[in-house]
Amino acid sequence: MKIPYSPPDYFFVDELLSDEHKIIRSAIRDWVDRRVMPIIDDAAQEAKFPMHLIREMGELGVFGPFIPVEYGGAGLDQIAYGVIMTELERGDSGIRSCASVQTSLVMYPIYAFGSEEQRKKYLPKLAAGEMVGCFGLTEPDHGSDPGSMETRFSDGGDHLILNGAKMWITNSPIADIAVVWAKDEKGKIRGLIVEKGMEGFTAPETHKKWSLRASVTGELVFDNVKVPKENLLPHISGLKGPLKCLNSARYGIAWGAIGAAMDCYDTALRYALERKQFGNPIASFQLQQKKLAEIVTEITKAQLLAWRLGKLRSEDRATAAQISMAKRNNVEMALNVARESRQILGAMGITGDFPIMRHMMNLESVITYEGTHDIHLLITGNDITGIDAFH
Ligand code: TGC
Ligand code: FAD
Repeated sequence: MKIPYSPPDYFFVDELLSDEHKIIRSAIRDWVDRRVMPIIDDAAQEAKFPMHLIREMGELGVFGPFIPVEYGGAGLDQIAYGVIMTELERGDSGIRSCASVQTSLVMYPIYAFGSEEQRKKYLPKLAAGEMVGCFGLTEPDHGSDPGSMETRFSDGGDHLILNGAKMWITNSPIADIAVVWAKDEKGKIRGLIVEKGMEGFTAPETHKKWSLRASVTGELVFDNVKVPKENLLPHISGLKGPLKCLNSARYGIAWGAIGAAMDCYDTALRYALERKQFGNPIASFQLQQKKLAEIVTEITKAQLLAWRLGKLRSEDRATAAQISMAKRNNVEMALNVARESRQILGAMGITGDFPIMRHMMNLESVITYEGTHDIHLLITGNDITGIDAFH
């Protein structure tokens, strides 16, 4: 019989969650057990995103959980969003990525910066998983420094004309819409909703990834695309627009990474208790106990950081720099946990029979996207010294 997943809760962090949070967590965990775990290793090995899960994720309510009910969301709080991200990333970072992008990078900007018509047109379908969205900020020559973007639009009379290219875009080849950040004729950054099928718009897939293999990544190419003026997000301009979306997505990652770490720990602890060498379980050796004890300590610290950040976000008090610190710490924690856990499994750790190597490879993307590990450190440095070390 398969032993159920048993994540650590060393400091009784569960007691900080409401009954509603626990019900949500249990529903997502059950779905991940039934629908993700049995197929995810094959999907990653074959580099195929499990498309059939998108509608199910919509039904499950993981797209836009904090978006108000009238627009198809669930009107839940920020802790609930975090709990959902943890459970999804226990399955795979690619599954969490899909929900992060749809929620924080597509639904959030349409809800926060869009017109009432845009909200009504797109949000319910995105929430239901009937429509897939992507977020275009990064360009081939501008990653950490998105303010230097070259993608531009001009006024073409009754429409806008968009030119440029975006790269490394999660879900772009399968997306029905893209929230694209581009400069207007005065050089101001604005958000546009570009729809699949618009003439001159293509979204080729990026191949040969060793990371996030169960997630689709691609480009967005705009060659004189005519975008209706009503597709411009009316209520935001400047780099703070996309960065506000990133605050929400980075917050979700701070929670999500804990799920990947917990899955690695749970796998490593079971293995260490069962696997015998020199006549004893390897869990009885001090070196392996050191690894396991340090892992559970780091997971516990990350849980408390995420929970406190969630409380601050629920009170609208979390700063962008606090979010950066939590994203940076928790993703590094998860990557280290994956590396240590992999060692506990010896050679078995490199196979697809266990999830650890897949998590480890995924986390190499997670530590890079939504702002690299270095960039988040510089954000903290800037916040505490008042000195910008980016430029
Ligand atoms: P800077 O001059 O500092 O700021 C420009 C304006 O933005 C405001 N701002 C923020 N507003 C809200 N939230 C934040 N986090 C903000 N950070 C800055 C700032 O106050 C200013 O406002 P205003 O009114 O004065 O104009 O900008 P900078 O050009 O110096 O760059 C700053 C820097 C480096 C921190 C920023 O650009 C950055 O974070 N770079 C990293 C880029 C990044 O994270 N890209 C992510 C792409 S999307 C992605 O990876 C999706 S992965 C999807 C998946 O999960 O699969
Ligand atoms: P660069 O900015 O070229 O950085 C290269 C190195 O230089 C890094 O180590 C960086 O930390 C360092 N560096 C840069 N500037 C400084 C500095 N001032 N000081 C010190 N060091 C510095 N983007 C989107 O817009 N939408 C998406 O959906 C999306 N999905 C992604 C999915 C995947 C799988 C991946 C891998 C990336 C995705 N990205 C997406 C892009 C991601 O956000 C960028 O890769 C990231 O912001 C870094 O940009 P870059 O790769 O161009 O690296």
